[in-house]
Amino acid sequence: MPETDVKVDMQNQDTEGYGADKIQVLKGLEAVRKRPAMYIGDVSTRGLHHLVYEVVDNSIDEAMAGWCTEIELTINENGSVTVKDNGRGIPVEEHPVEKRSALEVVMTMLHAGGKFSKETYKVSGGLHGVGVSVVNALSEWLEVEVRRDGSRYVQRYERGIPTGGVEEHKGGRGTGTQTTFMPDPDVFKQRDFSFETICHRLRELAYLNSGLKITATDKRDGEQEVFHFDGGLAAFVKYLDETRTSIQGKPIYFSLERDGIPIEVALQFNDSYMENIITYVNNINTVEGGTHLVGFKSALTRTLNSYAYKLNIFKNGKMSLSGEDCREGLTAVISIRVPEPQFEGQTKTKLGNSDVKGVVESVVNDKLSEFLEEHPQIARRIIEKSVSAARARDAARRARDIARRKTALESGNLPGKLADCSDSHRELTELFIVEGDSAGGSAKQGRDRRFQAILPLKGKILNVEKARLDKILSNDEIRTMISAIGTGIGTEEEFDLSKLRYGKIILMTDADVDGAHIRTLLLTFLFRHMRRLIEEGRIYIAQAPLFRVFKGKKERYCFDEEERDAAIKELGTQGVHMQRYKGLGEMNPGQLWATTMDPEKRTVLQVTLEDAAAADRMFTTLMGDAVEPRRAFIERNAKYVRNLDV
Ligand code: 0RA
Repeated sequence: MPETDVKVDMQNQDTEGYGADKIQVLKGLEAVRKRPAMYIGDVSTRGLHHLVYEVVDNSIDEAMAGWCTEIELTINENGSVTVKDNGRGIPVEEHPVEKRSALEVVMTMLHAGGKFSKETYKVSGGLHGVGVSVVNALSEWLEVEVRRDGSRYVQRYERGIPTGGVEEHKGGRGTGTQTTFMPDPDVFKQRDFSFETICHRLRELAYLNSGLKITATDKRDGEQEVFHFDGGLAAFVKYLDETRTSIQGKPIYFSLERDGIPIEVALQFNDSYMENIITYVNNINTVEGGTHLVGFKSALTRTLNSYAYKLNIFKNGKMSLSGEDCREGLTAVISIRVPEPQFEGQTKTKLGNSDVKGVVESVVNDKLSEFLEEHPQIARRIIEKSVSAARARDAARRARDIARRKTALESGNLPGKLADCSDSHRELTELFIVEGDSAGGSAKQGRDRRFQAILPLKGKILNVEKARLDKILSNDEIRTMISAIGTGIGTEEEFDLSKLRYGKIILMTDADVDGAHIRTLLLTFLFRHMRRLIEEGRIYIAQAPLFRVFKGKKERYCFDEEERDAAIKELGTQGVHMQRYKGLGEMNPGQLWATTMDPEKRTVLQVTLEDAAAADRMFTTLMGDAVEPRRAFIERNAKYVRNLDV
């Protein structure tokens, strides 16, 4: 609990309406408003959306307790957000200690929510679970309406402070809670809610809470989505694998409680080479994994090996399947509930509870063996897939050894095409991966060679989405890139972040369709084989101008049509010329430096990975085999694909 949190002083009751507890409330609100980032992570759009998640989480808790079946979220025309549920409604009677409505206590006191709801499966780390009072404190205004006991109870707040008491309006059907809030412009510079971002989370929550119906409406443009899945995580896995070909009829699915830990797992194998495991603890995406993931992986490896052994697949008895072999082409979702989760890691999304490993391991061992025994045909297909993965991995190892001898994937032996920089302080350096030799040439001449390195790539790189590791490593462009970056590729053992040779890696491709495709290929490669670099915020996309508008000695570089039109206006339409850049290669070294590479003047987009599940779907959809989903995806996300920020 943060130091600034204020506890209620039981000895110091408020009797006259302005006693110690009200002062405590004001102190609490002040603490939140002073350091909002401590409570919601940051005040960027990410923090802004956390406000929504916090309010929704309270309704989800009510659903998990079995009292709520429907949640409706609305982005209102004025930009505020309403979350409505059909749960029991927040209690409104007088709070025995505070001598105020329990509703007001929940809405205004830090961490007061937990006193009412059952505390099990509440979240103790990460950003969720900070309490709706934090949202209230960071809202210009907030209105809550509770329906229960045949009445409607309403209260309004401004920046967390009640503007009046709880008003009772007689008459009202059913029960539930409805909260509407307007984020405070003094706290959030950017207050535009993204319907798409919110829908990602709501869809995820609907999969994680089978049977719960979540409706999302954007009143700004009339869009609406309904998320309601009966198949739970099995439906989630099908959704994730929509564009892949499963090698089994339907996902393996089980849901049970052991040692007080409810465990739900769905998994299936597809004919790709990708591993895609997504894990949750108390509805929170544990991006950094943790003990539940370790338990799952270890059970999978053990179960497949012992089944293969029984089938007498390893005829000479020497071979065995590695963990990676067993996970090739696996898509799995694991969701567990832990009463007192310990979240660790950089982003507090790694489960630390050590007892969880054994529990998950034993459940997955039991259930997976049971499934294999009962479905021998599917079992054989899974085992054969893992065995072929093991063989390919062996081939890849050999290919890598050869590659190492040829050009070396290690930093000691750098590719000849790389124009390296002279500074050795990594954090200050940048590697530009540039499309095409001519742009590469301009970049080499235009750069500041002290801290900027240039790696030109010829044409299109291999689509790694459709190739196995041995083939990927036999591709020259990819090998060159791996050596220049220095970390190696793959997971834990092979990838070494400490060997990264540059602080930033900047992708610089043409602003046309081909350039966009090459950028997507590069991002796919980085996402699949060097994901840590994205997670660490090391990958950037250069923004090159599309137009140069000039008149005599005056010139303006413009990054879109709007800027172009403004520049034409500014310079006066008489005698104004315009050049449209079709590729980076058309810029001379000086122009490329001034517009795209000079850290003082350029804009670069950082590639982020907010939602691994969404990114995974995007890459399979964009780069995988299925044509129809890709066409539909590109149509739906035309804007997105151009500005691909993962
Ligand atoms: C504690 C007790 C009760 C309801 C809730 C919490 C509750 C909180 C929220 C927040 C959003 N939606 C909610 N729905 C319910 C009810 C206790 C009782 O009626 O006995």
